[in-house]
Amino acid sequence: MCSGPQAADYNAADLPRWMQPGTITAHFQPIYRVNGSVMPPVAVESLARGTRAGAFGSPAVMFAVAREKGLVETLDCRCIRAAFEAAQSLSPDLDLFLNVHPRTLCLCSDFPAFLADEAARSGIALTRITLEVLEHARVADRQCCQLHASLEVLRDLGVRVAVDDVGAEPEEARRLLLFRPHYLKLDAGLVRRARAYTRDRALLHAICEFGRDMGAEVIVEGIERPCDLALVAAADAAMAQGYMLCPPLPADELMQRGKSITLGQMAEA
Ligand SMILES: [Ca+2]
Repeated sequence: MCSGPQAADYNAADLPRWMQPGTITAHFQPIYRVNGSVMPPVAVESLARGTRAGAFGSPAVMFAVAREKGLVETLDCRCIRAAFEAAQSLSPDLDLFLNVHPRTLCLCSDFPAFLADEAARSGIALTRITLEVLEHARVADRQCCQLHASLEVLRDLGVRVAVDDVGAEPEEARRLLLFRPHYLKLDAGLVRRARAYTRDRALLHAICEFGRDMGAEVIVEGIERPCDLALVAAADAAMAQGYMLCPPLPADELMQRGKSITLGQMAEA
């Protein structure tokens, strides 16, 4: 996981300082549709990054601290606001995937209104938005009603839902059905394991088939080697994302290089 400073190294009193305006920005990593030999970028995932001016450190650590201090929903909303600000220079052809912790959907009944306001302020249509929700993050059963009610409101507004890190805890796959997702985003560890192990390749294929049966497109994360694309093609997954295809970049840099990728370029990589 994270090899840098751990959550315990940070003082909770500093957390509001990390979340001041101007301390968080967003980079964007493209998601490519697997479409024969040409892979056009169809969306970007927003990933929180600290600015030089701010004290926001490693996103993994910041979220760990926020989870520990019960401030995940505040941090989520700050990151989403930063993503909308940074996304204004993205091509309008690209959909925008935003990460949101299930707790935020459980605890903030006004989250749909917040998202709609932020999107309107940035001039980004809600139909371009997909929320990536962690399936395996624990939420109390009594809070699930609010989570699913919020998702229902968001779906009615045209927002799509992706379940994130699918395959990290395969025994919980049945619960995926509750999200009625448009997308399943596979945990990056699954494609790494599938390089070496037949049983993980079988799991990759099974999840892709499960996705097709439930009407959700599968996005394979963690593409780091050319052989990973062969796994994606063999499993007939719809989309792919990973450092080999393109790392997370600021919006303006991404727009300079965010073109389609061809499999020829991959062979040279
Ligand atoms: Ca994600």
